[in-house]
Amino acid sequence: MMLPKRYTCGLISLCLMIRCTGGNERCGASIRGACPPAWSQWGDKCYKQLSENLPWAEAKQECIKIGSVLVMPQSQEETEFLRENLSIWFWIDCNDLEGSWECRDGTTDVVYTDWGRGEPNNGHREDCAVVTDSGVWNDVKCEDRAPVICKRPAPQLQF
Ligand SMILES: [Ca+2]
Ligand SMILES: [Ca+2]
Repeated sequence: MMLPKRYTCGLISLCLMIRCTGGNERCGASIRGACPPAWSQWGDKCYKQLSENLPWAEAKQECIKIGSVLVMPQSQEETEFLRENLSIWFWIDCNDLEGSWECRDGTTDVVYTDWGRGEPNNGHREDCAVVTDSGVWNDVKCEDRAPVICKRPAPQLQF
């Protein structure tokens, strides 16, 4: 039986309240929820691969349309999770369209980099970055089509 969300939250809050009055120091913390159906969970993040390969700018737009952002891995562990569970290669939110490389996870600047040997080389006026099938980054033409992974935070239940 599926309970309406309102009641489910109510029940969870009630349980927490009971625990709180029992002297639990962790009262008031948020609880990490599960990702929506069809999204894969890694820590407090949810990921989904779109059904078709797209140019970079379209990839960004399509992720925004479904309430998420183009993925921008911040560690080798996150990259490996994505390559093992979603796609071996994919666009990342990283470009030098304005002259210098900018990598962003949503609105947060990302300092982690994992360029392949000799990359980024701006080989054919390449301004957008992918995680390649060997796992390191390469700059490629933004018009190229690559797999798209969108990211959103896992829902947080606040109390
Ligand atoms: Ca470039
Ligand atoms: Ca390149």
